[in-house]
Amino acid sequence: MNALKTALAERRPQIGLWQALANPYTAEICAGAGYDWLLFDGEHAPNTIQTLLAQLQAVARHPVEPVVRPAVGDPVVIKQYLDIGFRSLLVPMVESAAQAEMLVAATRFPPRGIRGVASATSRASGFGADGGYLARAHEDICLIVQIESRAGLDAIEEIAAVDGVDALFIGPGDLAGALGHLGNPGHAEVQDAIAGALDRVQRAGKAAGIFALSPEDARARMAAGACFVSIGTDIGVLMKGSRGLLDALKG
Ligand code: 3PY
Repeated sequence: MNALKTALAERRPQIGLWQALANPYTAEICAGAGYDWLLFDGEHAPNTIQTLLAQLQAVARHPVEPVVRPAVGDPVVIKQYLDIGFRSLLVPMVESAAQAEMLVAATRFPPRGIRGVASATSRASGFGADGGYLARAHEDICLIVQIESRAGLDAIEEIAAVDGVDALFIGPGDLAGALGHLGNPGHAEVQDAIAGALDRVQRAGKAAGIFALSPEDARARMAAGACFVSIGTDIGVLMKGSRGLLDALKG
């Protein structure tokens, strides 16, 4: 059972941390911290299928849901990520219902979709040992799509209406760039657009998520109903901790 999928359907807040170090050791440490989910970034971090697999294996003993972000919503890459054992996906830059429908199909075996069938070679099926996997794999897929462009904003309702999309996630960084405020997601126009988008996602009947800019931002977004919320990155934690230690000594 995918606890993240269930929690999002019930609109229970799920707190996550971005993983961009592409490292199983740090992923294991972050998994032990008690987050609900960790995002393994294949878009902006130096990840390969092998590094993603190593991180997936490293966090396996912790009750955390690993979510993977492909660089692009490509059915071939999605198939590979699902085969190694990811069940939850965050797909960047989704801008239409047709694109969302294609992504849903990419995550489902026929006749529900177009996912290619691997059995004995797939970690997801216990290398073929799990005889029921093909029939029930779709039940555990959690598909979250990112809204981070003007076209995406315009299409929120039609994307939210796609069966098989579990949540819509706002990417403040890209959205800021798209709205003419590159590098300034805190700009009032971007913040207004984010608030409006989160509201519209919920009115459209889907769980809303966001990459929060700070713990205060996360608290405010959750108070406004967002339930898939990331509160930082492994890189940020390391930078803050390592600098703080030195500063503490130097006064
Ligand atoms: C964004 O802020 O644009 C994201 O995709 C989250 O990192």
